[in-house]
Amino acid sequence: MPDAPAAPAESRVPAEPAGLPDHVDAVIIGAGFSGLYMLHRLRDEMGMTARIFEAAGGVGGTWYWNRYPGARSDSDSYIYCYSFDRGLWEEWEWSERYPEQHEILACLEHVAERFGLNRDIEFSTRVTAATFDEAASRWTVTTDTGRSVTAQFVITAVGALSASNTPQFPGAGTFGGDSYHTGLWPHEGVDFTGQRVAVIGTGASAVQAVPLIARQAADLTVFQRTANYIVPARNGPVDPEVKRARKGDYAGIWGRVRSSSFGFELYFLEKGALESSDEEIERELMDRWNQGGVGIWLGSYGDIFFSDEANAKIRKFLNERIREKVHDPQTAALLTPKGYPFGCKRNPLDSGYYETFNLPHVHLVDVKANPIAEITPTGLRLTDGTEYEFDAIVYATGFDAMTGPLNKIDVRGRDGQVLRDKWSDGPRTYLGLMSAGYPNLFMITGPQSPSVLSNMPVSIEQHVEFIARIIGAVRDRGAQAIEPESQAEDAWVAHNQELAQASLFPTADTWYMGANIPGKPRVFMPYLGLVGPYRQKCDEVAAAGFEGFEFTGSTDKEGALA
Ligand code: N01
Repeated sequence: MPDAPAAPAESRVPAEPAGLPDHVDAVIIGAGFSGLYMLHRLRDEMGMTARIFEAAGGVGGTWYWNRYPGARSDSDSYIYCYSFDRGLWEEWEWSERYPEQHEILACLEHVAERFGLNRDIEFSTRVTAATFDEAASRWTVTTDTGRSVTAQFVITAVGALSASNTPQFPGAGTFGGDSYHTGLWPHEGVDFTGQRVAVIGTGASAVQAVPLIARQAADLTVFQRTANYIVPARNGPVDPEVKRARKGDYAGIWGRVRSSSFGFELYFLEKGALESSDEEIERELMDRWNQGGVGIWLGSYGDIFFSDEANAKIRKFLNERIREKVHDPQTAALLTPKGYPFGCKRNPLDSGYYETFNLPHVHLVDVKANPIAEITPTGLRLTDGTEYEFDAIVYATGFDAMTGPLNKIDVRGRDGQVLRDKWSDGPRTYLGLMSAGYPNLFMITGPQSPSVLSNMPVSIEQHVEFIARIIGAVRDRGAQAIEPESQAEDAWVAHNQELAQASLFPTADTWYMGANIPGKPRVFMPYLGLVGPYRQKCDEVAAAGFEGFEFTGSTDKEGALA
């Protein structure tokens, strides 16, 4: 690896002109959960100059854009939030078990206000490129507004699910009605009253939106390619006693979620499904089914992720529940997932999704056997020629997940290497945090970190704090840059693949695997090593002098460049 230049970085930074700064210590891309906390950490606790570029007109990230009917988190409110400020956590009141989009957005707006973050955010400004200048050991970040800023550090806080995916159906532009994507929902809302509406897709967004759209629409047709296993949310107000007890247990709650498997207060049972009797399994699963939430998925039997025989026991239980809820046996059969294991595709939570298909004006159409052939001026046509007419089409078709938001930016590291080219066979990172050849470029909840397999705020806070620690180490050592050693990266990529291959996850066609995007490499992207052990691994890496990372441009005891 080439040495960094001799002069310390700060001596190369020209004085800032009046107005917006052109040179900062750190550029942060994105003003959602990750970007806001990163800015606070670097600016307010480390005294660095930092700037966020945000494509949206306000803070919030996911929760700025995803305003479709029913949008809320599938994590319980009391842990779907920041923990870094105890007072903030204790003061904030959530109205229900799961936080609704507008409440999460309000909370993030409050945080931005409380810490004075907005003054260092440039809104409506999309980062288009980030280019590393090896001689200066600085990044130049360019935006779609023509702004260009240099920074020693760049932190991508772009979210794992922010690059929306709208399938390129022939004729899409010809539709004469209104089209919407759940992830880009109009801020003023949409009134479907009296309309004939199509929803394409049956993932977590559709599962939340469909019951509410059905309340307004005169006629609703849901086009399903893959049925999902769906469990009840059981949303509602939280018992005031429970709330009070939680507020008094700040250290306990956050200690538990940080060391847990998935960032929830959930734990696998000691006995696996294979070692349990059918009666025991029925009792355990029914208990979690009645409690609602992700407990059947992330808090029942650990062996369901490794043994199809164990997994089949959960599938049997869930399939019975579908038949109980859905009256028409044909519709129930179509809603029953087939051909992949439970839990290996993101498990949505429902509030009346299955029951919606008992309504006479709601229809379910299988587009696996008979795919959508084209969008027409009046609706859509399936491959067998069946035509449908609609006033509105809702694309609940998800995202180019994890690598998509990063690959949309033209990131060029050492020797001008483009990150998306380096990742053409799948992401390559060390700890899901950095990629070799891209010094001082960090990813928050990037691929190959627990990220989307966890309760996101928990993983976000861990990454922000770890990145701050790494940046602190760069500064403490008088270094200019840090990047992963390529052997450490190779080992981390191999470790990720080993964990994935030992599980059932790769057997399902999912966005975890990139399977929803035509042409995307099939690689399991989130890290399966779980939240607690991952945190411990990061701590061990730090304790071992940031093992696997290389500091460059630092001075040794004699003052010579290392
Ligand atoms: O997207 P998805 P989403 N023809 O990718 C279908 C998070 N999230 O926005 O399964 C026909 O899950 C596609 O079919 P298939 C959460 O992590 C969280 O719903 O690929 N259909 C699928 O049914 C979630 O997992 C929350 O075969 C096509 C659907 O579109 C993630 O975001 C709420 C198609 C897309 O489902 C994404 O969820 C919402 C085509 N050509 C989202 N292309 C909460 O926490 C795609 N589909 C509550």
